[in-house]
Amino acid sequence: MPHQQRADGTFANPVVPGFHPDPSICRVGADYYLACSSFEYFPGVPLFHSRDLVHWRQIGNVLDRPEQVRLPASMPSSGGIYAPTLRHHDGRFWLIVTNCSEGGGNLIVTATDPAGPWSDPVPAPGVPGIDPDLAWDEDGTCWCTVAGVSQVRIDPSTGRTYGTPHALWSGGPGAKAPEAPHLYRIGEYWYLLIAEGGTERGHGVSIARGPSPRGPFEPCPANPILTHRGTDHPVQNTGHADLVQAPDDTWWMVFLGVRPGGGTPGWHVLGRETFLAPVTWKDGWPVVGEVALEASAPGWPLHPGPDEESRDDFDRTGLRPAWISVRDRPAEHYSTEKRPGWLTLRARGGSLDEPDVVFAGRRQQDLRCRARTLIDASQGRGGLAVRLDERHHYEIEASATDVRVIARVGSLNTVVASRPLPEGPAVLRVDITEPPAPHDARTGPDALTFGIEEPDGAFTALTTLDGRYLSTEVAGGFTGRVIGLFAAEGTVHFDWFDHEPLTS
Ligand code: 6LW
Repeated sequence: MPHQQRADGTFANPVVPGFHPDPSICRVGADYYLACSSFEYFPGVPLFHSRDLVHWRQIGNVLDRPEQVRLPASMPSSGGIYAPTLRHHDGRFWLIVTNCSEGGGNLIVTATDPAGPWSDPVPAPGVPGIDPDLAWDEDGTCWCTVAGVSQVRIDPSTGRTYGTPHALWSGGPGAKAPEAPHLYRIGEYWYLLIAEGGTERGHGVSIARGPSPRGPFEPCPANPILTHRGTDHPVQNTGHADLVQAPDDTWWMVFLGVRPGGGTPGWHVLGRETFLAPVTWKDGWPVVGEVALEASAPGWPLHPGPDEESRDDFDRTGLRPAWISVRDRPAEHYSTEKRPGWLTLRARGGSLDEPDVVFAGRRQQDLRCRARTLIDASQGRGGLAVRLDERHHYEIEASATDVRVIARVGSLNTVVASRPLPEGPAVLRVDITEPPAPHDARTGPDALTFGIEEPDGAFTALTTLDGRYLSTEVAGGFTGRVIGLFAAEGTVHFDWFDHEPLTS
């Protein structure tokens, strides 16, 4: 039994907090690896390593070279890189993923070390849909199964497909969006795991089994084997799962879920996160155990997050893997060398309203947290932003003379507060906390207070904004909040960035 499992079967969740959806997992010896979707962000497909399934460390991003992935500026937020499958076969890691932007399509990359480098992508134009899975049968034939659910034979080293796609089991009658298929040989059966019901509150996981990877598949009588639809469980939208067997033969499921906050209908702000649940087997069918939140796992160290570093002094070349930018990150606009020990961002025309904004951020991972940065905006304009997408963001922005807070919500774009910049270095700060009372059906999920720390360390709040407008329920799409640094004009330097969880 892995050490993190308590006697009552609970442990800290989410295991990969923040916008880390569509998890796919594989194990090699004592090591687990996990990959997630990344949509419009670059680098793409964050890759994590763990020894205990609970503590994950980001070791890289699969698509971290511009030649591997093109995310055009015309692409809307929540386009781009969807739903990878990560597998280890024949001494190599294989990852198949869909680039949903124009000119994209399915692509396959391989690596011997999952920390990278990953190969250049091999296009797989014959794969008939999104959410592709790769599974090899006993004679080495590889099957690619996609949302819908259908399947085609593929040579993953060339991307070439053979024959016409063959329809498989598509989930329960009437359920929408059969997707996220994964195919496994377990014991005497082939199992086809899928998500159904859509990636919102109706999401769920179902399974079928059959004698061969091509079926025919018989559904599990207990389907859906995981769903929180219609419950008041604090974790909602549970679905899009993958299975893994531990070295001690226990089984585990990773899946996405959200943590809505506030009154009704509930707003989730961190995007879809990765959760873990134990799996047992009964009559040849998997039974998913309790989905426990960290609050129900006292005694366990709180997860340190995918990147243990809560502070970045920008004193190494390049940015650590947790940092993401919108669509690309050209060296002439992002530099840790121009002014050593600082991150220098050079604007290229756009503010946060534009798809080509110069922005480097980290996924918000704690529901309550503080983020700060020391900025030098004497040669430009930029600051600290909380971004959901280009139409939904709040930011505190400094120029050579003043500091202001801007709120963009849909087509509304307002300067909410401003004041002169204090003398000396300016520390911009956002505190994300409990919403103010009263707490009733209309209360939002959280409150964002933007302000500056004066040179003597005192905090001056400029404004507090309702967090619901930076939620997926308001903005739509598949992503979550990203907190980061941006340049809207000229050149802006950042000495450090830090973030910490807040307990209230
Ligand atoms: C993904 C689909 C899904 O392709 O959402 O939750 C889509 N599941 O499987 C985007 O992540």
